[in-house]
Amino acid sequence: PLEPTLRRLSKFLSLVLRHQPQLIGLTLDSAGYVEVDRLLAACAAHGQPITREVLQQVVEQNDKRRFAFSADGLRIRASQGHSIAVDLAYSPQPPPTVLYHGTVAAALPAIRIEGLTKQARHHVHLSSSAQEAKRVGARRGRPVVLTVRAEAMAHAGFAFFRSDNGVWLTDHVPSAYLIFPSL
Ligand code: HQG
Repeated sequence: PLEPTLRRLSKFLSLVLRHQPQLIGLTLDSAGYVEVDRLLAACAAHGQPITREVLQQVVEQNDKRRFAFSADGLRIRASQGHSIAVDLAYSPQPPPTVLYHGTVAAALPAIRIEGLTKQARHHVHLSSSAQEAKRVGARRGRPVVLTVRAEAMAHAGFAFFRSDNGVWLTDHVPSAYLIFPSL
């Protein structure tokens, strides 16, 4: 299939595997996985037929590698970004010296006071490059990139996790660990 089709399927799978599996009658296991067979059957039953080959393509060619199969290939899950309760079971990892977070100016007053909070998701999402953070912020308007003093946070006892697709996750970034650009 062409790129726009894969993109549309990726968005549909994000909705089902991160936020609303019940939309097509599915439940995820505690680690966020669903059996591939059940996913394909549920998609077909809800007017969104996907072949196994196309699913494989969505997983492999996705720009952010948002989805991953289990080691045995029988199950699939989203690698990050959930709003429903799942335990992705990533182990804590020492972060690089700095990480980045892309946001917009409208969020800055609140962020200056309470730091970065997870909003509707499970974690605060951080990027390893300023360029990637800029893309994340740009989804909402003119992007503002904040620098996170991640290594200092880790030294202070904050845990960092890295998802299978390279997104850094943490619970909360207090304002003291943020470097704001001079606007
Ligand atoms: C902001 C996409 C007010 C935060 C991306 C952001 C990412 C605050 C928004 C992933 C705040 C939350 C996550 C505070 C943070 N007060 N606003 N205290 N703290 N915010 O979408 O990081 O395409 O939940 O700056 O690429 O934008 O879905 O998080 O603007 O990796 O795979 O509240 O989602 O990946 O928005 O994006 P989000 P995010 P996917």
